[in-house]
Amino acid sequence: MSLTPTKADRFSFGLWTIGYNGTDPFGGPTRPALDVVHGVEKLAELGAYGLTFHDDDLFAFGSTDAERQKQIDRLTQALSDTGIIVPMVTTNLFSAPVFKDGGFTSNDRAVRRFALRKVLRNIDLAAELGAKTFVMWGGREGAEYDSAKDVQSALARYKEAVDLLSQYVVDKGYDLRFAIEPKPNEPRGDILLPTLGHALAFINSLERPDMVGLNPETGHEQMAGLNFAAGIAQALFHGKLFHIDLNGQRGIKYDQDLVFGHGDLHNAFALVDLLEHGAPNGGPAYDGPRHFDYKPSRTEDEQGIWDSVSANMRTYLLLKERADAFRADPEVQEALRVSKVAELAQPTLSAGESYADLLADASAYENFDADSYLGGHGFGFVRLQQLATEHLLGAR
Ligand code: ASC
Ligand code: MN
Ligand code: MN
Ligand code: MN
Repeated sequence: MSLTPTKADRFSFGLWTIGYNGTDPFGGPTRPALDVVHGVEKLAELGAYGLTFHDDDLFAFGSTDAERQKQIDRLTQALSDTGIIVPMVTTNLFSAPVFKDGGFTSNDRAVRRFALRKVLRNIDLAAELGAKTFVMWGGREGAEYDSAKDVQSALARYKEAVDLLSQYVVDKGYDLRFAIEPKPNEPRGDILLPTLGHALAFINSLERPDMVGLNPETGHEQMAGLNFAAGIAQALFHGKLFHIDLNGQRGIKYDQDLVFGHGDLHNAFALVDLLEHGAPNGGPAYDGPRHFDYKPSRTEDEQGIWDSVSANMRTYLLLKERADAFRADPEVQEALRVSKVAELAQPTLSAGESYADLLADASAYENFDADSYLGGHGFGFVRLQQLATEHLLGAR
């Protein structure tokens, strides 16, 4: 297997990731602005296939129609020169002062109407560029103070917004689906739809739930102390993994947006194994873009940006190679059998068996020897995990 990325690997990057200039809450830029044309050329050279962006990444908030069009034309030319595509587009409803209390869920109704107009305009652009996924990260949709936000009204307004946008996409005949990106906090003290589970429940309240899925980000789930690979498994279970933001995070702290794998490497291994192979018992794999939403650290110069772009892709490919070896190893297959991982795929009742049959089955209860589980019946999960670790380390 090649560790050189090609377009067939479908790696994509946000314009805001390679374009991150180092600004954080405590300091200004450490790098000059990056031009979109140069960015597209470098991504193509390094083996990516896609560029994604927020409207404001491409043309500054408040641009005139002419300035906006000029940047769109420059991007379009760079795309046709390089063969890079735009698989996903998203809207910035978090940077401009007008969105200080959110976009879809600002307490200020005029702001909500402005936010909808900004998104509708950007949906037209997404469709024009051939994007298939429209991401919604509600970074400012939240609050610092419980007294300041009626969360139930905010959810009603969020639903109103997503329902309206879905109707627009249907009426326009666009081939576009929405993907909600949860995050627990930062920049708000608390953000609405803070985890994958909250977002999944919200999607069920929508008029067109089939048009709306998830865009999970590694670090965002890990900021909440959650297991990212397990969350992805549930998203796949519900058919809702529409897109993904891969990066690295080291524990429960601010959103680090490190290079993929530069965080919880064990979990990154489990994730790539799942995305590439599907569940051990045959659940679906992921067939969308492998999208990186990370930030080249502000300590880096421009070469550091391109080194980190390559690092994301190479780490993914290395983990894929390691996961292939893990799946193919006969000792792993034996350990999976001993651990009864496959047995979990077997329905708990037999075909045609009813609860009455279960109640009549003395072997299930009256004659079942629960005491034998004291001491006996170890599952061997530690051995299995050590085999995973050895494959991850390249020791097998
Ligand atoms: C997004 C997205 C995020 C945020 C963040 C902006 O669209 O996926 O996680 O915006 O990257 O800084
Ligand atoms: Mn992040
Ligand atoms: Mn993201
Ligand atoms: Mn982010």
